[in-house]
Amino acid sequence: MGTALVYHEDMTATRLLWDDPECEIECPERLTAALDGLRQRGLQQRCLCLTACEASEEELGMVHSPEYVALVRRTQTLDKEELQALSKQFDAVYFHPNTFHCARLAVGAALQLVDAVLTGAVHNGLALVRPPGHHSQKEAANGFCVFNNVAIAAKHAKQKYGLQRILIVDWDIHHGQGIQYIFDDDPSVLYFSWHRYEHGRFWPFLQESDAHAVGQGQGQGFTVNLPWNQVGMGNADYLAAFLHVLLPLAFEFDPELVLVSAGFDSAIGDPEGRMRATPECFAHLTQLMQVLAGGRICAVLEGGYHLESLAQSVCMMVQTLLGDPTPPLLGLMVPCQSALESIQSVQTAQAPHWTSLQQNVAPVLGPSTRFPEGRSLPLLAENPTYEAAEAALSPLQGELCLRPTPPICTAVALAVPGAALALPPGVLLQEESALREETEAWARLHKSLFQDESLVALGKILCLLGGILDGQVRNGIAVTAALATAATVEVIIQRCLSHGAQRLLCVALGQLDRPLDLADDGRVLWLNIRGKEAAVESMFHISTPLPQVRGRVAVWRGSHCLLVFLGVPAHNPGSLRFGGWLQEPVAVSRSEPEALPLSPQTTGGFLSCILGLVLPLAYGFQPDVVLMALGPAHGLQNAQAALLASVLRGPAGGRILAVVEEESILQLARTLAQVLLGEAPPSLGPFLMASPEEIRALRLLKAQLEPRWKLLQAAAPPPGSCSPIA
Ligand code: Q9C
Ligand code: ZN
Repeated sequence: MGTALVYHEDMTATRLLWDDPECEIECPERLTAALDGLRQRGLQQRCLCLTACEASEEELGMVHSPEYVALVRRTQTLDKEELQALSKQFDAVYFHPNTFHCARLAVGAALQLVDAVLTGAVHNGLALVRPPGHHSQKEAANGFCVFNNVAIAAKHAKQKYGLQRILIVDWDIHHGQGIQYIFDDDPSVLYFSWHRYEHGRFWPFLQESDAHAVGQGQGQGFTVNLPWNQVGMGNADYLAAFLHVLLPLAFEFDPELVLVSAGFDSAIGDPEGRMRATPECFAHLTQLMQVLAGGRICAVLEGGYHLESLAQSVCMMVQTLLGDPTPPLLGLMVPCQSALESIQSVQTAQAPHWTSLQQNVAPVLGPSTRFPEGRSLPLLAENPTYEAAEAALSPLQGELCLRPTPPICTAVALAVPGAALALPPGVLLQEESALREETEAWARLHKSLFQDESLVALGKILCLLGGILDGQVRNGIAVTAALATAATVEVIIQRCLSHGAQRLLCVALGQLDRPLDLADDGRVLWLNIRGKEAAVESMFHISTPLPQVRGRVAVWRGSHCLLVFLGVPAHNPGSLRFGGWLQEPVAVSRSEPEALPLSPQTTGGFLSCILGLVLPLAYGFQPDVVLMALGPAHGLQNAQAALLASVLRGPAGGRILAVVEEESILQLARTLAQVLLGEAPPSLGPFLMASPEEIRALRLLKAQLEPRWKLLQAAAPPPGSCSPIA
């Protein structure tokens, strides 16, 4: 099992034979640059390399008319003048005597990739192809595209494997109108595309590229267009689009396969897209998609015309498909106003078709929580010179090569030596311990909470943590002795801070109190997702909270530190003493009768919490280490814990330590180890809509947090309702 790379060098054999500034960017070097990049970074060598074969005419016929196929076949024998004349009949297309061969190889590569993934030969893969496909239509070549590689692949997956739900994610910067037309009335294919649109002033200048086009007939809601109305969109904008639009829909759709129209003209430096997302962004987008469809992802190259940017972005994607940690995302994590407006327009258009979006529309905003607008876009030079982009790419290039991947992938420190755990192969059992003196010194800070076995466990956990902080180990699982979890979490936090971690994100689930002496210097983001005691029923509080805090979503914010309680502590009123740590209670909801009631039975509520709250906070905070602690009564099902661990690998470049208690360990440790190794988490089960209480509570919480954490913004405020900070 692994990652397939499908290619044939013949696909470099088509090229423009005459002068045409519009078409010259679609050149053979695109493929060689991408492949050289993969080879230089040792990524190609780690893939299962498959040589593409031509698709049959029958396979082309799943999408294209026989007449059109015959027309393309005849181009093999045309001379240059005839080719040029024929090309003129289409928009932004050139033919070459090798076009028919290359285009059949491109389709064939996509089909082989689908076969490799759906037969289980590999988990995922990338087909590096030319010509691209997503603009091509039943009877027309368009926008450098001859046959619609991805559309044919989707038809193939339906016909040969009987798939009923296929998601196509088109992150190329152009609208894949060809794919949209082919599946317009087909509810078995969910087509998502973002694209440079500029209110219709950008190629291909179509009304149906706008957000209001949602599909026809039975297919309504299965076409999702996110038009970008300005150039310069960056990492935060793309991330917001995934968290607030694509992923909620995708989880609700529950695809069996994800096809990616992987165009990299949406990356920085590209002359067509003029966007600003850096190559690492594609690692994160890939990782976020890996929680879908059991990780079955087939990516097929579309556009991408800046050779260096293309090569780096392709490497980032393949590296992530292989399971490597994602490099941290740099840059201000604040979506721009125009992006927020686009996101809102697609939410509004799609809300009638998707319950997962209904809760995000029209956020509840009190008068005190008007948020300032998102950042405004930095202006790009009118005359496109790419020096700025080159400058942004070159330091990255250095980092890409220099950043070492830790030698050990996942390590597990067990509380009890030799406890029988069925861990997946590739996991290191942490036997080494920190020095006894050091371990005892840490234990003393916690007044004999650590004794005997738990002291032994602590020694191992400290050693594991040291490995993660030093870059020897990517990630790990620490198994604590019963009742030692809270104290262990405290030691881990202090050890991280004393080791020079700049920012530590703690996601604490269940009954874990914030350490009372946690510093208030912006270095720790403590996110407590708290359940009531009946752990299996609920991981968040719904009922029987303490009288004095009943009905409140409690949020306190220090100057930098943020503390969030989802629900309220049931048994420990002392945990509401905040000492001098927190400065101001910024927002305590007023009249709401319930605490934050998220129950694990509604996957919708859980997903809204993860996608709408936890990840925007986590990516906004940009931690260098993530601690995910499952405390007593955390109430998470294994699949939920796995999903959370899987996505929390993203924000800190893969440096995550999961802490679990001994008794909840058996199946959980194996599942967590699998996702930390890079496997897809198990399915959450059928999608159930979040309850109205969950929706209301999350909305309120988000509205209160939005002024500080801009990635939470799921929608732009209606025009006129927002004013800049006074
Ligand atoms: N300056 C793909 O990326 N030219 N096709 C647009 C706007 C056509 C792009 C001109 C671009 C086609 C697969
Ligand atoms: Zn494109």
